[in-house]
Order: sequence, then C-alpha cells, then structure tokens
Amino acid sequence: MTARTQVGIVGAGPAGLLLSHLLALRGIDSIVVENRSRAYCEARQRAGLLEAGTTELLRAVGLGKRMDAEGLEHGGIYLQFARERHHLDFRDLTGGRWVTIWAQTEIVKDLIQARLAAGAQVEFEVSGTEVADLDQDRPLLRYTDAAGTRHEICCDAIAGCDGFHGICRDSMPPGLVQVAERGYPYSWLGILATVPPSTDELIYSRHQDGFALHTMRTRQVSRLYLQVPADEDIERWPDGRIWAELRHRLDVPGWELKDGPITEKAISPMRSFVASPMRYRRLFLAGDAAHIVPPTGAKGLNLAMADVTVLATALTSLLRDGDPGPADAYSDTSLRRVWRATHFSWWMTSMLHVEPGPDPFGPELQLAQLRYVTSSRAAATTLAENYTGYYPLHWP
Ligand code: RFL
Ligand code: PHB
Repeated sequence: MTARTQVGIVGAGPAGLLLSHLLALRGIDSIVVENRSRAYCEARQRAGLLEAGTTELLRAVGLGKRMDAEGLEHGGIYLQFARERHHLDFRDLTGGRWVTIWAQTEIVKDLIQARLAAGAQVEFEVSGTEVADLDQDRPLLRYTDAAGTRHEICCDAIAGCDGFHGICRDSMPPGLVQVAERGYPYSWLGILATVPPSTDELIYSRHQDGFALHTMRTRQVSRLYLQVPADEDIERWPDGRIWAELRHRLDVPGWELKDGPITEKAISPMRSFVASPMRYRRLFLAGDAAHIVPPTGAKGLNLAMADVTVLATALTSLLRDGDPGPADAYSDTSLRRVWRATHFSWWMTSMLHVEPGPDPFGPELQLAQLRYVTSSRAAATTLAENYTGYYPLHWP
C-alpha cells in the first residue's frame, strides 16, 4: 500500500513525538512509526532533568500543564568532594536561570496523548522499517504494521529520530557520515526507589571509590546512580549493597540517606558520539540517532528536543514556504549546540568519575578543578550557564 505524508518520522521517543507535534502546529502532516509498544515507550526509564529553555519550549507549545503542576523546579545543585558538600546557586550565577525535574516518561506520555488526541497517525509495534530513494525529492518510508501489513509512505522529507541503535544513520550513503567518539571505562548503575528524596536539589559526588548522584523523580520517588566498572554485572549488586555504597559515597557529617524499596535497577554504558553531517538531502537525523553524551551533564534529552525545534522550523521553511535555507543550515546549526553540550558532558564526567588504575595525577587535577568551581564565581558561572542551557531555543 502506498500512502503520502509530508514528513515520515522514524521513532516515537521524545525527538520524534515532539517533531510531529511542532510540525502539526505549523500545519504540516507527519506519520510516526515506532517499533516498540506504546506501553514500553511510556515506561522506559531515562532522563529526568530539563534545561530552562526546554521547559519554556514545552510551555510555549501547549505541553506545560502537567509539568508546571507536578515538576520540581531547582535553582541549583550540590557538588560534593572530600566529604564536603558545596551549593551552586544557578539563579544567582546566571541571572535567574533554573532547571526542572520532570521525567522523560511523563513528557512521552503527554506527547503521545496530544498526538493521538489531534488525530495523528502514530504506528506502534512496527517491524522492518526501511528508508529508500534518499537521492530523490520524494524519499520512501517502508514498514510492516502490528497486524502484519507492509506499507510504503511517499514523503517530502524523512526525520530519523530512531535513537542510537536506529536504522536511519546507517541508511545515509557510505562515506558521508563522519563519527567522532570517546568511550569511558565505567558505567552507571541507576535505581528508582520509592522513598522521598533525602535532598532538596541534586547531589553530584566525587568520591575516591567512584562517582554517585542523588536525583529524584517526584517528592515521593528518588533516583540514584553509582559509577560501576564498564562491564559490570547487575547480579553483583543486590539492593543492600547498592544502598551501602550510596551511603558511603554520598556521606557528609550530619546528613543521612533514606532508603526504600527499589523498583527499577539497570546499568547503562557511557559514551560520547557525534555523527556529522546530520542530513543527507531530505533525510534529517535528530536526537540520539545523531549524537550521544554521557549522562553526567543531563544533556541528551535536552539536545534531542533542541534538534527537533530547529528541524521543525527548517522543514516548515522548506515544505510550506519553499525556502531551503534553514534546512541547508540544519546540520551546522544543531552541531554547534551538540558540540558545546558534548564538551560540557565530557568535562563534568571527567571531573567527577574515578579512572581505573593507579594514577595520583588525575585525582589531584579533579580536586583542584572542583575546588576552583566551588570557590571562583567565574568558574561556577561557567558550570551554571552550561547546565541550565547556554543557547536559547527559538520557537516564534
Ligand atoms: P530515544 O528516546 O532513544 O527514541 C528513539 C525511538 O526510536 C525507536 N526506534 C525505531 N522505531 C522504528 N523503527 C526502527 N528501526 C527503530 N529503531 C529505534 C526506539 O524504540 C525509540 O522509541 O531517542 P530520542 O527521541 O532522540 O531521545 C533521546 C533521549 O532519550 C536521551 O538522550 C536521554 O534519555 C539521555 N539521558 C538524559 N538526558 C537529559 O537531557 N537529562 C537527563 O537527566 C538524562 N538522563 C539519559 C539520562 C539517558 C540514560 N540512559 C539510560 C541512556 C539517564 C540515563 C540513565
Ligand atoms: C536524572 O534525573 O535521571 C538525571 C539527572 C541529572 C543527570 C543525570 C540524570 O546528570
């Protein structure tokens, strides 16, 4: 069956769903295809922290209601090292900027609900996704739907929002895409626990036995992470060991970590990865399909949403106004932000994690940098500006 749409979107993660929503606001129709189920997409535990610009964008496009009612605004973070906890006041350092704790699961739920309520076509549980005729003005998107029917959609443009393991990046012509990447010799063990957070704002702790992070999802649910070896087996981390290690690495005099039932437990590898260009003719990559950052700077979701904000404007100019300029600039425009965030995420990661192996040089550099960031207003401002989001997002 051959059908038509203006923009074929591969992937119903935050990038693909938000792109479909933004295009609809500009009168451009799209079809979203997703190989997982709706329930899986809505439950997948990932990011939790939004830059100020991302929250402003969500409000501006009608997706701020639940976030404003239930999200938690934070005006800073704690940086901890040598058993001392230091507060960085973002509002003071940046002239009023903040971040918001609002889970990716909730953003995805709101987006799916908004797309379906608007009558959009979002196809879950597809298989055999393919993109073809990429050298033509009408590229094709093919997939098999949940009932087993094969479809072919003739598109004016295709957006590859299919994450790091998707098919779109590898569908670009051989030799076009350059990859710059960095691996890290450690992973994060993340837990979700039903216990009120033991802190009002996030705690990033550099400890000689490894990094730890205390974050949260709601006033009743805590999220915590531990640095573990890159190839660690989750079976080696029963709940009691996780809480003991968190207590050890987050310890400061006079403070106590409350524990509770762990409802989710997973290990994620750490990687920096940037593919460029993010476009071949009428195929555009956005979000994790084009770039990955280690989670220490909390940038992945924010970058994905920034990419599609730029892309929605570019596709509107191309498809509605016949102006190819912003589409031609899309890759360069997005990569400037991507590389800024890539540097910041690498810098935060390198400052806070313990490298395996004996090396007295690295830890001293980390401590010198942490002392500097917590004592110099200029250094603290650099962190605060990057963390809360440096480039404003434009959604006219
Ligand atoms: P996603 O979310 O991976 O969505 C891609 C979608 O495409 C689907 N797909 C396909 N569909 C059809 N056909 C195919 N062939 C397909 N192949 C794949 C997939 O099923 C999926 O539904 O990418 P997107 O939309 O670009 O969004 C990116 C974000 O999910 C990601 O960057 C963040 O979660 C990263 N991240 C964080 N980002 C932040 O900004 N702040 C944070 O606090 C933060 N914390 C985190 C994080 C990521 C983590 N993990 C597990 C990687 C914490 C963790 C632990
Ligand atoms: C999260 O809330 O999951 C989170 C917050 C900040 C990070 C990484 C993850 O740097």
